[in-house]
Amino acid sequence: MFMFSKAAAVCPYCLRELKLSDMKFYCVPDEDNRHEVRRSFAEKLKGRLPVCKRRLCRNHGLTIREAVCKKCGELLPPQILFHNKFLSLCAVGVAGAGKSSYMTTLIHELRYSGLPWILQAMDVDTTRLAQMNEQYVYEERHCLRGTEAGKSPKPQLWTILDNSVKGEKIPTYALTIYDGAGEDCERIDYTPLDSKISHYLSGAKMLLIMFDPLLLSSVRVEISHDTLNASMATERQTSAPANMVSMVNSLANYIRRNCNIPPGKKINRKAAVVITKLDALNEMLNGFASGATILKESPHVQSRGFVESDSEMVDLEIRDWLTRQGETAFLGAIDANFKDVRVFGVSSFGRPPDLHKRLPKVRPHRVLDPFMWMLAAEGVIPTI
Ligand SMILES: Nc1nc2c(ncn2[C@@H]2O[C@H](COP(=O)(O)OP(=O)(O)OP(=O)(O)O)[C@@H](O)[C@H]2O)c(=O)[nH]1
Ligand SMILES: [Mg+2]
Ligand SMILES: [Zn+2]
Ligand SMILES: [Zn+2]
Repeated sequence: MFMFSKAAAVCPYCLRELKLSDMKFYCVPDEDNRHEVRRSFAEKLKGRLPVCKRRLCRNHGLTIREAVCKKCGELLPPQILFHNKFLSLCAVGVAGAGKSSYMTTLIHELRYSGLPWILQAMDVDTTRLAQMNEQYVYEERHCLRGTEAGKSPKPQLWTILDNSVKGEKIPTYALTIYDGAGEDCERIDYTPLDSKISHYLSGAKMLLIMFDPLLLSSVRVEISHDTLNASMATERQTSAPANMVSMVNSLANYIRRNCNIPPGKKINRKAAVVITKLDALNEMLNGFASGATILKESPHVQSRGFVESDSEMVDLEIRDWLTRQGETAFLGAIDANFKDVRVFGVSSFGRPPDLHKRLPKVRPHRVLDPFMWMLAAEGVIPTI
């Protein structure tokens, strides 16, 4: 039966600490019926989820399947309580930066790249979204549609079973992924945000600040129209380069306000700056040198750990590249606001889509790197 894990559980919606006593439990015998189930004295004592005690209920004697966070009222998968670690990622970036494509290939890689982990969705919505995106990108080979703005996206809730640890008890990690609409990130400073989005932004363990290099004018003059058109979300992204500097500053101000951090103090949160769509930069004469580390296969998965020297090299190469593009203000804004920053470069698809937004065989490049950085910091994998 379930045992209470030591790490404090976190509600994936309000991001407050969550205990069994902070939840209301429901038995759901069929779609139209649900009734509250209170914990018995013995269940409280043993720290267990309650079972249905209603005599005539078809679920009589079965462990409840639904819970609600008393603090925010959101529906939760009850098993969220029983994890050894709680990991959360929040992607931010302008519309069309490549956030959802990245998350889709990240999940795929976590499942199929030979890592000793098993990924399980915690709720139906996560299963549904993952299946839909997987089919769209990997089977139909089509780019995703933009994420709907103005409403808070449901976070994806995953359980990772860590099979690398021998023994009877397999450690489990709860992974929450927030992937909102770029439009909402762009107006973060002057539109009152949905309270849920604001919780995600201010509470996630790691922020993924997605930077679309194709918005830089120095890049646009060197890349063919075809690649450019295929690699931009045409319905949303304008050719005017969005000002990433002001977005970073607004984001930082926003987090400070929400978390009561004084203006002069750096935000104590992991910030992975992720340059997306690296494949499109291959056409650039002024791009990365042919022997650059960033263009090589990622070594982390094979090494079964986070290879610090590789990551530092990639960080340096991209910073150098951004400096050559005249983007020192962006790097300055990130470094001034966040305490723990690392720069990454990824290509979710491996090659640009064609003009009809159809994808070639998807071969992601280095998409796991930022994730492995977080895992290393959390002590899930070693740093080597
Ligand atoms: N060349 C190339 N293009 C990419 C890649 N990833 C995304 N794109 C392009 O960028 C477009 C937008 O990608 P999304 O993942 O939907 O972007 P998003 O950040 O989720 O956008 P919003 O949901 O609107 O905020 C896609 O339609 C592709 O055309 C990549 O790895 N390489
Ligand atoms: Mg999206
Ligand atoms: Zn809650
Ligand atoms: Zn019942």
